[in-house]
Amino acid sequence: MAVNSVQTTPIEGQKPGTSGLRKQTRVFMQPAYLENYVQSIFEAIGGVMGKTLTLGGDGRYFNSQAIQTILKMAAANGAARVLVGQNGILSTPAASAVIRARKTDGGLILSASHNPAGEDGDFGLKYNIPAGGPAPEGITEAIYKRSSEIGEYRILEGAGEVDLSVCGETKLGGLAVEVIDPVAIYADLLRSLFDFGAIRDLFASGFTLRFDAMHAVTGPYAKAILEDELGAPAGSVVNATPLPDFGGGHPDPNPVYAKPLVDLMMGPDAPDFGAASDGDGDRNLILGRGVYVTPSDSLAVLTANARLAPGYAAGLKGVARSMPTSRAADRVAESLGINAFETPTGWKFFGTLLDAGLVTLCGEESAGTGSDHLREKDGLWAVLLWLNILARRRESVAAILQQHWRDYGRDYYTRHDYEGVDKDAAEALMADLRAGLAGLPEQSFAGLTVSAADDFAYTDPVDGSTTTGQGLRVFFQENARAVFRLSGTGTVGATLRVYLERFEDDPARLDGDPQVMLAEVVAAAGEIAGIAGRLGRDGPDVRT
Ligand code: VG1
Ligand code: CO
Repeated sequence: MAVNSVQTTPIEGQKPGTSGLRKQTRVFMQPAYLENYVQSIFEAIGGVMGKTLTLGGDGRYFNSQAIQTILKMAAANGAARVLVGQNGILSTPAASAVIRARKTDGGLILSASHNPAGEDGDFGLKYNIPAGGPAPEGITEAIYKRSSEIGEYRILEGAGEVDLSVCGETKLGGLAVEVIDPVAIYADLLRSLFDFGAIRDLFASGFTLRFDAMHAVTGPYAKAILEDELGAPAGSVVNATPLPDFGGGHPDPNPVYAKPLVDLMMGPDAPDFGAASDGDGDRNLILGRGVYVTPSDSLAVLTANARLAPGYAAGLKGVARSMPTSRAADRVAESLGINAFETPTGWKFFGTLLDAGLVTLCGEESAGTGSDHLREKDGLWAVLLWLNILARRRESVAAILQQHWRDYGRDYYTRHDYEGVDKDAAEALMADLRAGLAGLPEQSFAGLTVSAADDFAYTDPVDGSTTTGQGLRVFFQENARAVFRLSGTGTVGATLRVYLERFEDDPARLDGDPQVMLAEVVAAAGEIAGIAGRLGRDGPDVRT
């Protein structure tokens, strides 16, 4: 075995987006693509000499191969130890848990989350800092800068593949490779937060659940915790075997891609509770019998009820939500007298608030919810907090939601995604919209009058860093809002996301259909941005 310094040249476009670098798998498999990027990460964090790293991914195609390459590069760059999930697999929240519990010098997470997997799908890689969370923008920019200057990478030559199928320790040159149980540390953490006894009693009383792991990484975690430990009936967790192509599916837990689950929950044979997770296990979809809980409402309900779980019994310090997430959680924060923050999209913006103890819960409208137990969003955590609340309140999901709306009012909410649209057309739409924002106030569209409009910028209250261009917000006098932004996780073309909401506190109007209740906001947003004409689309591909 010898350390080889391989000459290389910069590869264009290694710029991390909302959550790490995501590209088509075939792009990642090109010679030197992965190697350049990994070397850039190592150098941007001051090298890995003598350091310990966490490593694992969502198990998608190219995961195993990439893990072997990264191990050889870690060894060649002088790392002391790498903790790697058995068979190279760690869900994103489990990776964050391992980084924190074992105090490693950060970690590398291989995931493109909900993006389809496979040789024709997508792949991704991100670096998480020692606190356990996604690297903040200062670091991702440094990685990108390194990738544009790189001249060589280091890799161990003549080494065979490390066997990752058995837990335990092996050596790769001077590097200790410690293969760890992907579930254990994570399950320990969840056990410390929730009343597992109460949840076990709930299942023992006949409560039924369907958890759809969508053939992605969460299956083994969900089976171990929900079925084996908490006593959910065998078979409650479906599509539980992680597959390299996610079974050809699109593990984005929303009503479109998790349709079989939604159909079950809306039908006559619905169990009491339904949930799903995404490719890398950090998102959650929550349903009750006959009812879909929007992620924005879920964050608000969890904020209002978190004290029912032992880990949060002392109360919450505050709640943070991404800007496009509805204001439902803000109303709860106000009534509890706790902090409320609005951050740009992406979990990396919650890290400083969590580290500083300013907030306990965080959430995004895209079905990400989490707390200060980690620095990532956490799908199963959200499911268990819901189950803990249900176990204590012994009411249906629908009843809890309806009571919540009676107490706080309802933020009708929907997101319309226009996927795979022409990049230039989408960027031109955003540029024109941005240029016209100042002229929008006082104008009326589809019966609504604009009260204010801006391009969302954020100054981090903890470290003072600033971020601009995080989405265009249009507020209406009628207590409604439309937000426009382009996705930062896609790999082909562009995805326009239009976030639409309207607040309603008339007790007689709390049970409407969101698509009906939001029809005017949808129409106004369409008119303001000229979506149909500019994108050549009649309607969105996804309505959440
Ligand atoms: C999307 C979501 C965002 C989420 C991000 C990463 O980003 O909108 O809320 O944080 O994915 O989640 P974008 O830029 O495509 O809108 V995950 O589960 O894909 O790591
Ligand atoms: Co994810």
